[in-house]
Amino acid sequence: MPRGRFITFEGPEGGGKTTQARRLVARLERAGLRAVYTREPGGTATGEAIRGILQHDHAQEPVHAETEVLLFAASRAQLVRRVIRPAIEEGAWVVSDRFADSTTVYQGIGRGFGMDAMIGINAFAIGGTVPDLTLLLDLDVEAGFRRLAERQSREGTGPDRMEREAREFHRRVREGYLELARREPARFRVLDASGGPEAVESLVWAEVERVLRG
Ligand code: T5A
Repeated sequence: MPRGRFITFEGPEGGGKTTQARRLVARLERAGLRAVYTREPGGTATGEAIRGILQHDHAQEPVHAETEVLLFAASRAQLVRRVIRPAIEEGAWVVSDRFADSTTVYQGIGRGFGMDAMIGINAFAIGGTVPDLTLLLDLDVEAGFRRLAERQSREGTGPDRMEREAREFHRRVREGYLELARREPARFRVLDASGGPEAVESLVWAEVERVLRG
């Protein structure tokens, strides 16, 4: 059986990662491929429990920055072994809504631990399961937060723990992603996420088709 592929979506808040990851899974299935959607943090029972702590303050105590790094890594280690690797080995295309680069950037740059230190922790967690393609949905920070505000007012919800960080934190995150994409041009594609969902989907599909043909 031919090996599947592993595609990740990354980027700052509100860039449309979830929307595009779901659309890509549907499109791959229409192309006759088996496709699996997953997200971080989460995607397994252990990971979803960790997500509750990280996103929604389920432990009801402040999460230290060092703890945060290790919880994201723990969620990822579980996801790789329970979901991503088995699916790829069975020939599926795995589409992940965030992956290791989120830690490299949010904790490495946003929290200030340094990208290289986070790359080391990620290497332990993922053990060689590196994406074939990473689509960076790049969007101005204010534009992303406007989208989130619209969603929150529609759904009657509020910002989660990371969204409550200062705009300066999120601006550093955006710059960190662009820096990472410059470091790894073979894996990353930077896509302009400011257009509507259909326009962004076309950009995504153009990149994925290249992998399909390759
Ligand atoms: N994190 C995560 C770390 O700090 N370290 C890590 O290692 C990891 C894995 C995850 C948080 O955790 C942090 C990063 C995050 O802060 P999350 O809830 O999963 O939290 O948040 P995000 O991944 O950032 O997802 P968001 O929901 O905030 O944004 P998305 O997925 O980029 O956007 P999406 O698709 O949900 O769309 C947001 C809104 O915009 C609309 C959608 O309908 C929706 O209402 N929209 C568009 N509107 C106009 N034009 C478009 N093209 C649109 N696309 C979507």
